[in-house]
Amino acid sequence: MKEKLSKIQVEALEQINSADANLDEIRIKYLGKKGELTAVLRGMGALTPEERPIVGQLANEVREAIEAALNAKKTEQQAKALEAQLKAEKLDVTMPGVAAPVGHIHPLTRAQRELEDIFIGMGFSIAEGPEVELDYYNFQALNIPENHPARDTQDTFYITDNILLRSQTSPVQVRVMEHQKPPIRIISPGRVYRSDALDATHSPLFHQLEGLVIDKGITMGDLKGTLEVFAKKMFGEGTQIRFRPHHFPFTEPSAEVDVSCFVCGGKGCRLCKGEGWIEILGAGMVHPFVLSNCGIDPEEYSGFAFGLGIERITMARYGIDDIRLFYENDERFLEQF
Ligand code: 2NM
Repeated sequence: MKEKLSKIQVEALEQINSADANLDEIRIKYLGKKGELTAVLRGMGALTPEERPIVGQLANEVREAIEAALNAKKTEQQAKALEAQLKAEKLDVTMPGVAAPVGHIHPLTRAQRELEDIFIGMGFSIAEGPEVELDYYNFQALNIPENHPARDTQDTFYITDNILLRSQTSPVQVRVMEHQKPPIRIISPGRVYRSDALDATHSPLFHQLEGLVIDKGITMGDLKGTLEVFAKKMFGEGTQIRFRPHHFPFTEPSAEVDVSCFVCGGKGCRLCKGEGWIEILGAGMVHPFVLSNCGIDPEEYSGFAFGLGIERITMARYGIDDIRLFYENDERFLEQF
């Protein structure tokens, strides 16, 4: 029996030594209820009372030796597995990361903010209003009655006979004049709509910024000075402005305003088409009819107004030749600004 026990021990230790994943099988084979060591212990009844404790002790030693070997092997296997895992999951925290792409402000939004900053710097406040307007605010109050030819050039989208998408931001200014006593010094930037087919220079939706100043004693000189400061801030200190007579129903007198070409300085180039000047604004002294429509006495107050297209200015500035690029959101275009 002693030999049997030693044989079990030698065999078990050998198997444990060369074991892979089968440690549990080995444990069951030797130490389990139906295992080899258990079988030997069961046979102890046949021994003499003197032999029993000796064989019993030996059996315990064999069990302990096998258990110790099993545990040691298990610990060794776990350490190896951990090492392999650490090796496989190795992460070099000093490696450069993958940069997340960062977006940026759309060129039109940037131009709008820049324009706002310039006028805020001159004491203007920003006024906003609805894009869905009443015919009254978009046309009638601005001295554009039904059947006026300006309704053709500013043909817009009608929701009903007297509700429409605003074709300019002037209705915002009418609303301000109705509710606020002069002095008034506001700009109204925002979306406007015209029933134009989309092409390189027209879009049914575009952006405008209009300005309005009303106070006692406001003159055309104030308009010129304001627009000159604006033009220099926007296009460079060397920029000059030029007024050409024009007609708008809501201003009298009215003018179209050009800035000296900021590419060639006035000599004539591709951007200004050899003119030396670029048209960027419409402006004038607010028509007395418009003032009285809004409850402001034209005998007591006068004012000037102007309007510009944000797309037009941005296109001139960057030499963009197709307005559609602003709305297509092709990253190859947007990335350049
Ligand atoms: C322009 C050109 C000239 C304008 C007039 C008004 C108002 F409400 F005071 F009558 N707001 N904006 C105006 C004047 C707009 O855009 C080319």
